[in-house]
Amino acid sequence: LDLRIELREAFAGNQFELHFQPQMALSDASITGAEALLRWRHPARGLLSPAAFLDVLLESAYEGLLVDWLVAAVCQQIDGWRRMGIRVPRISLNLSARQLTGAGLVDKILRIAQEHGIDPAMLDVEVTEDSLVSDIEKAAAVLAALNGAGISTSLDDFGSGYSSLGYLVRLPIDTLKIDRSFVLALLDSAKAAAVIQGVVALARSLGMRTVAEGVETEGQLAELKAAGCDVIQGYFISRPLEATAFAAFMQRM
Ligand code: G
Ligand code: G
Ligand code: MN
Ligand code: NA
Repeated sequence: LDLRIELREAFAGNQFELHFQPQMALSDASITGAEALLRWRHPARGLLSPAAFLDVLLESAYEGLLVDWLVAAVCQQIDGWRRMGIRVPRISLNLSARQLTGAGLVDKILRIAQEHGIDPAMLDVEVTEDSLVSDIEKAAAVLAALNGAGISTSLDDFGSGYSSLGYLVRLPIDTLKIDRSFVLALLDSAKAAAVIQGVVALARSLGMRTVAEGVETEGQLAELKAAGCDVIQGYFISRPLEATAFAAFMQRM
């Protein structure tokens, strides 16, 4: 069984799909957007999460092709929902550092967005801090170019890894995504609440918005609201949803 051969079939046979996890503003409970999460509907093994294949995919020749597929799939989906009368403010997509710094990323995204009639401001690019460490100057330049093109940027899993404050200051980032581990700790630790308050204050002083990940309970929501966090994402709002289920979710909201 060679995963790389199967990956070729996955692209050729259109076996990848996106699931969407809603994000909700704590100020007015409005849906501010969703994160697009990759899934592989494998003909024999069923629905696979990124953990089962993403490392191999990102080390393969398909790393670049995935970016094209991903951006087109997101834009096509936004357009499809729009035709149904469903307005989704913004969709975040995840890129690895090499995908971010690959040749012509910004022009590619703009071209695909234009092909689908999508305003670039409806797109957000998420990257993890750890992934940026190897070439921080290049990453910062691409993030700045994205911002210049009207595409917003998010730093994913903040607090889970390297988290150098020096990098935070140097990166043109609009949104800080507070790692699930901090949110989980809120359940049993007063110190966790202090940490969240500090992270939110830091983000705010740097002009960044905060999104807390992995919110599963009303208690966590209340703590995050008290800390001044802007947006939450997690099972308390919704699991990641297939496109049709996401449309139904938006129609209920
Ligand atoms: O969907 P799930 O929560 O299992 O996602 C696991 C991880 O895979 C997440 O941390 C997310 O950042 C990453 N991921 C999901 N979709 C994509 C994608 O389309 N491209 C990249 N590079 N990473 C993704
Ligand atoms: O980009 P990132 O790797 O953070 O992707 C989010 C991952 O976390 C996805 O795999 C998603 O299924 C998962 N997830 C999303 N919300 C929750 C949650 O509330 N609790 C837990 N345990 N996992 C979540
Ligand atoms: Mn993410
Ligand atoms: Na994350």
